[in-house]
This record gives sequence, structure tokens and C-alpha cells, in this order.
Amino acid sequence: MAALFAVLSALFPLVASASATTLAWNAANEPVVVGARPDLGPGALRLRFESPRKVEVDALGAAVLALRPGVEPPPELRAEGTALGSSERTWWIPAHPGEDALDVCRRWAGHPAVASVLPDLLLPRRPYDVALDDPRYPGQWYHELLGTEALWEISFGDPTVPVAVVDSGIEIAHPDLAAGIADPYDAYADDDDPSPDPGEFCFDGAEVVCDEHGPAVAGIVGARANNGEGIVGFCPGCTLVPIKLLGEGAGALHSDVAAFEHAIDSGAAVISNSWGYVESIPVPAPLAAVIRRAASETRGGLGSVVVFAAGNDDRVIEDDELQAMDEVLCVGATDRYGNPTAYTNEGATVDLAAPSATVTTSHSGGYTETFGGTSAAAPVVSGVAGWILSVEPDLTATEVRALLMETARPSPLVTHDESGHHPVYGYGELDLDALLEALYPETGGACACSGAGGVAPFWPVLPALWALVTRRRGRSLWWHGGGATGGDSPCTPGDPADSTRAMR
Ligand SMILES: [Ca+2]
Ligand SMILES: [Ca+2]
Ligand SMILES: [Ca+2]
Repeated sequence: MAALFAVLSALFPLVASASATTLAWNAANEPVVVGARPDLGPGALRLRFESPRKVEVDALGAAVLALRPGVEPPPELRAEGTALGSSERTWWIPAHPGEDALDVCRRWAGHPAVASVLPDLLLPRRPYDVALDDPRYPGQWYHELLGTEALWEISFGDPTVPVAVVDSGIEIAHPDLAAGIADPYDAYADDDDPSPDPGEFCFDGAEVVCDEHGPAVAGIVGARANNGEGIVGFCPGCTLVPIKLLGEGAGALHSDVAAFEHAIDSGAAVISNSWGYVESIPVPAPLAAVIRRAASETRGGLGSVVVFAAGNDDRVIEDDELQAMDEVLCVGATDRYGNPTAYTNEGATVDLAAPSATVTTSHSGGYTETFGGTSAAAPVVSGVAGWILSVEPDLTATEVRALLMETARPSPLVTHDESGHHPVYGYGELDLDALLEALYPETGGACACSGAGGVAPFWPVLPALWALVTRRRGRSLWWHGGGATGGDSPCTPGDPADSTRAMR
């Protein structure tokens, strides 16, 4: 019965999440017969179970029976049933002529050898593969590489979790983004439409919309799922807060700060950044200050997970740069084989590597298969962070960053140092299997029916779990006070207020 409940829980997650009561069918508590289903064979019925909750389901004209422990199959069972396994502990019994599914059950329900019997229910299965009707989803190789569907088995993301995308123009009317957009802002022009403007980043003087960067990043984070359109982002159920920061030409520092202020005002759970300064400069102090506020003050003090791309200059990141901030999750890019991309920046402050998600949304309602750079890796992590906060909304930003780093998989292609770090891969490659293992230790991963409430209580088990993870990986914990919540300014004042910024 417990197994059946598990199956039913998987089938009807909304109904089944309330309690762990078994489905109480027996001869004394029969389902209601809704009608016969002769189209499904002799004795088939449509049944409605009233207890412990309403479930309406078809049954073939047969029963499935389990024997009590240690009881030999009685001869009359052998005569009319078929064992479902070599152990002969479970049996399938077809209805006699003129009987229906319930008649068979009634005959066997009171038998002293029988532990449980149920009609042979036609329970609609939910496949492990998430059914997706997005036509370009099969081309999104990085979801297959990472096993993202295992996350979506649990949740597509919660619309109460806003993920801010700070980028170039973001096409808020894109058919694969529009339904998820809230609170759009253009920090570059200080208006409320962050869509790319004609002529931006066209490079050939054309006065049409050319810029795909913003839509591409936003799509990787949160393109809608199952809308019959395009692709699927990592957190397709999260809300997207598009913030345009980059336009044609240099932007001013005040717009960088205003972008983060808007993210804070929007209650952003995650702030995704696939941009950086062209020159290696210390992070301007007012920007550092607003990023620290975002990382610690949003969500009632839990903070936003601030993600930055490592950058694409194939150089070492200085410790005082934007993407090197303690409060920032710095993401390098790998290819589909786990090799580092040729351009990805490196250094002691790289936290994590993720695949460069090349297939994504583009401008003018279109799609691209040639997006790239660390710009395409950071939003992978941002989307996953949005997913984490969808299922575990009480985690702090520091805890989410630490969780992602602790569950990252050291690259087998290089040697990580004794603390588990490598200048290119950081603490390793994003590992969604390990992430699920950390969040759902009892179920070992994706299961819509883990625990009675659907989501295992995470926080109480985490310290022990991390001790385990740490032993296994031979590296130090990244915990509160372990360097992830630094309050000292790593930057120097007096930075240029009008730095140019780069994409890709
Ligand atoms: Ca605008
Ligand atoms: Ca879609
Ligand atoms: Ca960092």
C-alpha cells in the first residue's frame, strides 16, 4: 500500500502532498463505481476512491494481490492467478467471466493469506522525463549534460522568486520570455522599457535591432517551459526582472548602481550579471556597497545571490575586481565536454564552472545556437540558484553560494589544490546530481513524493551533510565566516566613474 501511495503521490502530487496516509481500499471501504469500461476489456470499471482523498481512475477487470509475509501461496491462488515475480509474493488475478474488478477483490480481500488486494488500476504515469513541448528543447545539449530535468521533476521554479538579469537590452515581448517578465527597468536610459534599441551593437551601422545578448542571457535563466515555444530556461517558473544596463557606448557608474538598486527594490532573489568592465579595474566603491546590500538585505535579510561571469579575456582576475567580490559567485565557462573554454578568465576568485549554454533566445522573437562566453555560463548558475530558492526559500544568499560550491564536481581534467580549488574551474563544475543529493539526502535525488510535504527538511541536516561532503571531497567548508560574508571593502575609492563595459 505504501508503494501504491508512492505511485499515487507521483501521479497526483497536488492531492497527495498533504499526508502519508495509505490509500485505504479494502472490502469494507470500497471505491464508488462510476461506470463500466467495456472498452478496456471484460470487468473493467471506472472507480472513484473517496478515502483518504478523491482519486478517480480506471481499473482493468483484474486484481493485484500481495501475500502476508511468510505465507505460502495457497493452491487456489495458483489455480487462478499469475505470480508477478519469481518470489511469488505478488499476484495478478483476472476476473472470472461475469465478474468485474471489484468482484475479484471481494473474493480475495478476506482470505487469511492476503495482505492487500486492489483492482488492477490504470494509473497514469508521470515519466521521469519531464514532458516538454518546447520545440527547440532537444537542441539544448547543456540540459542533458547537467541533468536539469531532475530539478524540474521537483519544481519548474516559483513565480514568487524574482531573478534579475542585468545585461544589455532584454526583449520583454519575446514570446518565450514575456510571460515571466515583471518590473522591467532600463538603467541605461532610465526608463521602464529595457528592450534593445535599434542600432545597438549592430557593428555595421544598421539601424535595426541587432543585440541578442540580453535576450540570450534572460532565456538561459528563465525561458518559459511547456509554452509550445522555443527553449526552456533553468528556472522557467521563476519571475524574470529584466534590467538593461548596457547600451551603445559607455555607461556611467550611476547606472550600474541604479541597476542594483532596482534589483533590490524588486526583491530579487538572484541577480545575474554577464557583463564586466573592459579594463581590469578595482570595483568602484559605491557599486561594491550596493552589491553588498543586495547580497545581505533583500528577502528580509536573506540576501540576493549575486552571480557574475568570470569574463572572456583569458587572463587572471585581480582580487579587487567586481567578479572577485566575496559576495559574488564568479562563474567560468566550460564546453560540452567539460573542457575550459579558451577565453574564460581564471584566478583564485573563480568560484564555479558551468557550461556555456549556446542555444537560447535571441532578439526579434528569435533564437540562437551560437551564443557563448562566460556570459552564457553565469545565467546557468543564476537559473539554478533561482530554482534552489524556489524549493528552499529560507536559505540565505551565502548558503546558496556555499551550496553550489560545495556540491560542485572537481574537474577530472585538472588537479584541484588542497582546498579543492582550481584557478579555471573554481571549486568545480556545477553538479546538479550532487545538488539534489544535498537537498534531498533521503531520496537520493528527484522524487515528487519525497517526504510527506514533497520537499525534505533541508536545513537541519545540512551541517552533518556538509561534513560528509567535505570529507568526501577533501576540502574545507565554505560556511558563515569562512570568507563568504566579508565586510571589508576589497576595493579602493576614486575609480573612474565612466568605465566602459563589455559583453561576451
Ligand atoms: Ca529603454
Ligand atoms: Ca519555451
Ligand atoms: Ca566569490
